[in-house]
Amino acid sequence: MAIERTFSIIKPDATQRNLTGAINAVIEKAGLRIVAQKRVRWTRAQAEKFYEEHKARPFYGELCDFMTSGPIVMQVLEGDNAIANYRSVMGATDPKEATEGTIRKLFAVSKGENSSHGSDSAASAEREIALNFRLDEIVG
Ligand code: 3AN
Repeated sequence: MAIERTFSIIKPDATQRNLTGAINAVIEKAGLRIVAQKRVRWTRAQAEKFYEEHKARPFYGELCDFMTSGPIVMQVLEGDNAIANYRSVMGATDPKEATEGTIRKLFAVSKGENSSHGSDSAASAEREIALNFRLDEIVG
C-alpha cells in the first residue's frame, strides 16, 4: 500500500473538552504519524473557503458558525493508505452510526459537533493541506 498524507481537524467541540491528547492517542495507535500540527482559530472567511463545496447544503451556515466557535487543531497525518485509514478511524459522520472504538463513537456529540474532520479523497487531501500548511511546517 502507498504512503499517503491526509488532512485532519480536531474540531471545537473536542478542543473545548480537552480531548486533543485522547484523539491523538487514537490516531497514533492506528499507525498514523502526526507530521504537522497547529492549533488555530479560523476566521469566518477561512471556514467558508475550506467548506465551499458544501455551500448549497442546508447545514453550511451552521457548520461555519461551529468551526469558528473555538480553537481547532489542524494536522497532517501520514501512513499507509492514510486517507481511507483515517476515515475509518474517525467513523461515520453521525456518532449514532459510528463503529465502536472510532473517534466519533468515542467522543462526538452530534452529526454537526462530531469532533474530527478527515479528507475524503486524494484531491481533497492535497487541497486541504495546501490551504492550511506551508511545506516547511510538515516534517515527516
Ligand atoms: P464527513 O465529514 O463525514 O465527510 P460530510 O462531508 O457529509 O461529512 O459533511 C461535512 C461536515 O458537515 C461534517 N463533518 C459535519 O460536521 C457537518 N455536517 C454534515 N451533516 C450535517 C448535518 N446534517 N447537520 C449539521 N452538520 C452536518
